[in-house]
Amino acid sequence: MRITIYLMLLFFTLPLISEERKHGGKAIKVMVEAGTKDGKMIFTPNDFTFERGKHYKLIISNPSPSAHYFSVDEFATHIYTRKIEVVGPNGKALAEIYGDVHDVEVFPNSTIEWYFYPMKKGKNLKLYCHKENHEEMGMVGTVNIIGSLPLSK
Ligand SMILES: [Cu+2]
Repeated sequence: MRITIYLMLLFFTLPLISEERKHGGKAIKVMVEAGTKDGKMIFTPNDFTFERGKHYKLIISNPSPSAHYFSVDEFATHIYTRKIEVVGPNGKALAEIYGDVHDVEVFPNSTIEWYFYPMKKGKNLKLYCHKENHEEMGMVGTVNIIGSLPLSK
């Protein structure tokens, strides 16, 4: 009888656990726009704080007429990228990219979704767009990575 109950519990909880793993846990949604519809050279917002031990989904969209980069050089060593999804106009994923990424170029009226885990603390990491003279025109921002990992005290 007891074994039956255990088996039933296992039967019902296993799919939940594996489903959670498959999607890397619930991600915290953060939205940013690179550029504006009327062509302003800004990131909105341009100041970010990410907490270690959490899972983020950074949605970078470009509503402007020109392409923009979203570059944080330190992301190469400070975050773990789970994947980047290239999202089509209908909201469906067109491609998933894996591996270390610290620089993406987003074309006009396009969106990407960057799933990552902040791994290493960082203060005032520089966000910028290195297209032509966009940085000088104001396409800069800061990223802070704070907090401790659940397992490290
Ligand atoms: Cu730009």
